[in-house]
Order: sequence, then structure tokens, then C-alpha cells
Amino acid sequence: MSRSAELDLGLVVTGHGRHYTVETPEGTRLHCTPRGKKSECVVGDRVRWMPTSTGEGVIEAVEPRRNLMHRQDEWKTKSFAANLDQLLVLVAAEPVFSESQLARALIAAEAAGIPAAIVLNKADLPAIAAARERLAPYAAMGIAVHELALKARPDASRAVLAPLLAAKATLVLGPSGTGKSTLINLLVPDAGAQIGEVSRALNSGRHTTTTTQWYWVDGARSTALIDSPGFQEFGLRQIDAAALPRLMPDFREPSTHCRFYNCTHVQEPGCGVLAAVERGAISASRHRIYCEIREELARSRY
Ligand SMILES: Nc1nc2c(ncn2[C@@H]2O[C@H](COP(=O)(O)OP(=O)(O)OP(=O)(O)O)[C@@H](O)[C@H]2O)c(=O)[nH]1
Ligand SMILES: [Mg+2]
Ligand SMILES: [Zn+2]
Repeated sequence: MSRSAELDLGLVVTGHGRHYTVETPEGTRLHCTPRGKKSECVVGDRVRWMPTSTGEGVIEAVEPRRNLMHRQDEWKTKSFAANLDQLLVLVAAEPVFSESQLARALIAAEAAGIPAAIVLNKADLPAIAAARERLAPYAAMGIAVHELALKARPDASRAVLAPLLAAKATLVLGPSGTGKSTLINLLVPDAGAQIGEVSRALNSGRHTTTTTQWYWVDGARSTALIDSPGFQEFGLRQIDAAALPRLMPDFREPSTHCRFYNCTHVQEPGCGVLAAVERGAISASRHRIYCEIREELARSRY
């Protein structure tokens, strides 16, 4: 057994810079800092830590991860959550969502090997019909789309979410104004308490969520929601452009029927993907989004 296996185990529930809040198996939360670069971690990480004389902790090692989600800014790709069971993308009837953002989130999840589902909120609004129509290609490719009204029909919404989330760690992502906070507040009544003094101190008094945060839904601490800001910038740069069709379920099969083995599915003759677009099996907007992302990936190679 390695030396680190003898240390206490903990779960990273939030972090800010090199400051983390770690939860012990007994449920106590404490402030930890990593020993060196090797022990830099993200929310969802299981870590080995050692207590200091001042009641804080030093993270000595990060346990192997099952999966890892990335986001990116203009300059670099950064990981932000690990060891997830599923991704829940929250969109709403209003404001109108960006299909490109939705598609990118689903590709990022697929690339990380994390199952994803879509929640369409605000089913009480008339704009729900148009939103449902825009999601039809996603439902058709086998992604579960759950219609909810988190504020207008909270009990019915909770009944839909409970079996979906039970005993899993679910990352909730979505653009601003779709109902992420409404969802957290509905399912985690003591969210404020869970953020706690340690995390509030790390967040340096800001009111909006600026960091990724792990919440327990149940007292037994088996069902978790992970709230994360910043839906815009998804870390797709690590993906190889040629692998993109495999990460888009509606492209997978058609992309195996191209005349050229190195077909890019943009404009080649005899392309299986373009044929699928032609007959409506792939939506025109999905193909447009594919071309857009492909172009970006190709550009970032040089
Ligand atoms: N009509 C309707 N409005 C809702 C529903 N659920 C949430 N809302 C409203 O939508 C608005 C945004 O909800 P939030 O939960 O704050 O959204 P958010 O995703 O946390 O937004 P950000 O914090 O900006 O990212 C609020 O005014 C909610 O009251 C719903 O089921 N129906
Ligand atoms: Mg919010
Ligand atoms: Zn092709």
C-alpha cells in the first residue's frame, strides 16, 4: 500500500484558486490547500489529506478519476469537475436557448464519457412549443428530454427529477435565466447552509455563484447536484476534429457511409452525412453546428 492510502480520504466540494473545501466521510467540511502541483484538484475529486495544527488540511494526493469535464477561456482549457455520473443540461422556453451551446455541452459530455439528459423548463409558458420543436432532433437521437415547470409546478417537477437523480452525482449546466437556482433550491432546501462559512470565505463575499459547488440532495449523502457557472465556453479543444462525428449520435452511423475514408462531411461528393442531411435524418442546424466546431478545432491545431 502506498503511503497516501493511509491518509484520510475526502471529497472536494468547492474550490477557488488553490483553496478548496474538503468534506470528510463523516460530513465535516474543512479548508484545504494542495501540497504541490500534483495535488491540484477539482470539485468531485477524492483526495488524500493531512490535518495541520491549525485545524485545516493539506491535500497530498488526488485519487484516480473516473472522468473529467473541461471548460475553456480564450487562452486555455481548464478542468472543473470530476467523477460525475451524468450531465443535466437545463434550457427553458424563455430565454431562447442557443442550440450551438447545447450541442457543445453534449459533445463535451460524450467526449468525457458522461451520459447526458436535457431538461426543458418553464413548460407553463406558450413558448414551450417552439422550444420543444427545436429539441426534436435531440429527442430523436435518443437523448432524454424532460419537460418541467420548476417554479410553476414544483411538486410535479420534483416527481420527474427524483428518479432521474437518485444515487447519482449530476452536473447541472445551462445558460443564465433557465432555472438552475430554482432547481437547486427546490431539491436542496439547505443549499445556503451547505455552501457554508468555509466556502463563502473562499468565494470572498460574492453573491452569485462564481465557482463550482457540490450539494447533497439527501441526508444520506448519496444523491448530489453540482452547480457550475459559465455555460458559454466549453472545453472542446482537446477533441480531434476527425473524432467529432462519433461524438454526435446522429452523425455516427451516416459518417460510416462516405465514399472517401478521410471525408470531412462538409462538402465532399458521396458523403453519408450530407445524404442524411438531405433526407432529413440530420437537421440542417446540427450540420451547421458541426461545420462550425470542426472549423474551430482545425484552426486551433495550427
Ligand atoms: N414561468 C416560469 N418561470 C420560471 C420557472 N422556473 C423558474 N422560473 C423563473 O426564471 C427566472 C430565472 O430562474 P433562476 O433559477 O434564477 O435561473 P438561473 O438558471 O439560476 O439563472 P442564473 O443564475 O442567471 O444563471 C426566475 O425569475 C424564475 O422565477 C417556471 O417553471 N416557469
Ligand atoms: Mg442562478
Ligand atoms: Zn462524409
